[in-house]
Amino acid sequence: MKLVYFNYLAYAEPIKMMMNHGNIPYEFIFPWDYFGTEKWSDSKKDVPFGKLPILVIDEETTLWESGAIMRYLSRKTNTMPEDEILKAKVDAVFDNTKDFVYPIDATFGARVDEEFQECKKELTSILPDLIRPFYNLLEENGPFLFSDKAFYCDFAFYHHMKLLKDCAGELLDNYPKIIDFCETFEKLRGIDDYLKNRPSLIGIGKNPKLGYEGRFLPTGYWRD
Ligand SMILES: N[C@@H](CCC(=O)N[C@@H](CS)C(=O)NCC(=O)O)C(=O)O
Repeated sequence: MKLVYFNYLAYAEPIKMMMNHGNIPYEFIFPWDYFGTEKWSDSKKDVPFGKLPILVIDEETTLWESGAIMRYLSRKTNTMPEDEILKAKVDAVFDNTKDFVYPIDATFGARVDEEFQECKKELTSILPDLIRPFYNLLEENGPFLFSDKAFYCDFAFYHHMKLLKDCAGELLDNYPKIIDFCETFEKLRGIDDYLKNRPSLIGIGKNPKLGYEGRFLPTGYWRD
């Protein structure tokens, strides 16, 4: 399988973590390499519904929408509950995690200079309301959101909390259960290895780049 996504730590991260957790072989590929076009606008029309990530299963089958991809993989990784009501709640909470994408992933992965400062200020002010319902679940059900077992929504929640912890850890000072959640999540099979080997984010707020020592690439939709 091929996972195609831009150079951001965002929608594709929970998918990558889940594939590593489930030991599912995949190749991560940037859209310019996958499509071989000059600009994103030249490829967008060939992508179902015009957004990334996509998961290319084989020559005939491509999945789109991160939630649908996560649910497809969750059936292979035993991270979808069997109970119909619990399943619906896990779906709902996965959808709720998308509220973190712009305030967290875009702020630290894409915004620069004054805009970065404004977005971080805004994040600081909205964070308590964004986090509260997740925190209530951790208090009721912990260590994961719904039980002592991680479901697919936990992968998305972890991704955002890990990014927040790494980029502005002080914002989590009043949320010890999130730190416990992250530590427990990191003990799941494949996660520690994934984290050690994934690209690092540098230049936050100034010139964000993702990569490895000696080869960092500016975050963004396209190569330049
Ligand atoms: N609902 C989609 C949202 C994906 C999304 O917004 N992707 C952005 C990148 S982070 C994108 O493809 N933007 C390119 C465009 O809209 O042309 C999902 O969850 O997969």
